[in-house]
Amino acid sequence: MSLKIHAFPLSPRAFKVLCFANHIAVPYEFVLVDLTKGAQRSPEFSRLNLNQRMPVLEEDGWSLWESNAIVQYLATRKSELGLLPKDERGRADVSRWMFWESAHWDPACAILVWERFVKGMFGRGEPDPVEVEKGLAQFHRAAKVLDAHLKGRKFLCGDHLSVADFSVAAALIMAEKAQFPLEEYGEIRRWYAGLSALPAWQKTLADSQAMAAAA
Ligand SMILES: N[C@@H](CCC(=O)N[C@@H](CS)C(=O)NCC(=O)O)C(=O)O
Repeated sequence: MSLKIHAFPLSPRAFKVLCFANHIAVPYEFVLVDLTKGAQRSPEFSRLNLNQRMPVLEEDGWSLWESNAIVQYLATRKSELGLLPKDERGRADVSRWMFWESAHWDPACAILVWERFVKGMFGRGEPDPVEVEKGLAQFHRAAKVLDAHLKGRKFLCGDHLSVADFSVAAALIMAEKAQFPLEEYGEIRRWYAGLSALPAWQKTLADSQAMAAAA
């Protein structure tokens, strides 16, 4: 079985998938989707994902998009690692946080990433103060929930690392570049410090930075 991950390395959504694949040590081929050159709109890529967005997993003529669906699928390939609980409530808890990530956390972080980092990288002008305010309000609303939930828990879903931790923490690779206001969220910083110390986290970050520098 051959597995390909189509991604643009600087994106947190791509990082989520690449880091998780590295963590579980599933072999894959990396295929660059160069967003700076509009590669996501090519006919070949559009056949894999009509949304024209990366990341996409491709396996033997089948493609899967949406980063959370991809990491959940990857987790089933190494079920012995226990990163996707088998019991119904445990699995529902993981899903809950991954839906929360898609609905609330990722969109809030994405506004700040776009305004404070990506716009500059793509020559799309200065941050729009109205959008930044909107992003900050959404960020604080979600971060308060995350921080309070993490109190007394080692990981998002209790004492064990799960795929939900990778899903939610991935956005934080942009914390410095997008100036996420994390000062008042000590639990998030404590939890993220643990995740970012994982060898797969370090390796994926280093690889992504090297690829971006070479592009
Ligand atoms: N919810 C999707 C979001 C994917 C997404 O928005 N990817 C962006 C980059 S981070 C993209 O490929 N954008 C290309 C475009 O909009 O043209 C996921 O988590 O996979």
